[in-house]
Amino acid sequence: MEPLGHGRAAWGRGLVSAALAFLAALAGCSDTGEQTPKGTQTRRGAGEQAPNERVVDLGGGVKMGLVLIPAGTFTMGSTGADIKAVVAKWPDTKEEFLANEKPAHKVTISKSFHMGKYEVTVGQFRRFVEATGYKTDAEKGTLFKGAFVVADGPGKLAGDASWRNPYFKQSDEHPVVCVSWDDARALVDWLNATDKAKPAGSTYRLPTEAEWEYGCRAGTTTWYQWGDDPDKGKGWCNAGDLTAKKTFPDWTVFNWDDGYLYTAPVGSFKANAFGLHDMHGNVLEWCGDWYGPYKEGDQTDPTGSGEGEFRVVRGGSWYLYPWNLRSALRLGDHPVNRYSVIGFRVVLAPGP
Ligand SMILES: [Ca+2]
Ligand SMILES: [Ca+2]
Repeated sequence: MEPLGHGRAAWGRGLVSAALAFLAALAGCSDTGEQTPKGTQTRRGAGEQAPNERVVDLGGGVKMGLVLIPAGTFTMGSTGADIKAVVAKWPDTKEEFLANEKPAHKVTISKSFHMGKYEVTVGQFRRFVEATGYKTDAEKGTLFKGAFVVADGPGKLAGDASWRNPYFKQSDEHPVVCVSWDDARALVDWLNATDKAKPAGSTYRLPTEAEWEYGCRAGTTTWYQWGDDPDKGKGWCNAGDLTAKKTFPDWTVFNWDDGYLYTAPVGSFKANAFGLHDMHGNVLEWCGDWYGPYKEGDQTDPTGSGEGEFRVVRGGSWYLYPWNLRSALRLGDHPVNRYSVIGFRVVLAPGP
């Protein structure tokens, strides 16, 4: 399998090369600045319940909102012409990095499902840890101790990094980071045991890659929810932006200012037509599927590759390249890896 499309910073094959790619991506970055979170919001998802929203009580005053996503059909992925246009816009990337988005293919999501309105927050993850005593891979030292972070300039593996200490300030309203795919699955298992009111026959799990892109596009066919023009994304997401550029001058960023260097409190930016926030940017999101090439032809409820080395990661983040925030962009990483740029959201869907 070829590099996974992170531009010059292809996340690479396997743990070691992924780590090296991450470090290489950040080589030469200068000092980090003070993060200036603007979010002083109260706990979102607890107060403003939309008509199509299901709010789950996690105990301890912590809640999680999920919105109902209707069944439907959409075009997943990119055409060759789309990819040529992206490369023409940003010569830093290459067609070969984006070729995994082909072929564009019709996908039907046959049943409605609920999807996390926001990325899972630090507060929600804390509630899970307090209820179960769970220790994350970063804390246990699965394969290595700590997590990959962007700290004091160059990215590095920090042995004391974890969701509690991602090397930037976060409140309970920020998306949890430095969690592996396995950590995300552990929270999902806990939700299944905790939500006694969930509909019979439905299950919490990570979104399939198809559900994720369907949820992200929310009926759009363009690069982003706001269209194809990257310059029009202000107000839609927290991305690598002009705020980040002040600290990381060699980053390729969007030509607007979202006010956040690292993560933003979830829901700080516009919802898409399905009522989902932060599908573009803030943190990358683990999906349930093994990463693999797309199959040709129309598909219904695809679940990705039957086996693999990496799990799918979607949506781009506060970190680096604007093209990585496109709805179609595909990345993957080893399921025990953890980074300060990757979090997740959950779905509640019919079936096992
Ligand atoms: Ca930003
Ligand atoms: Ca996100």
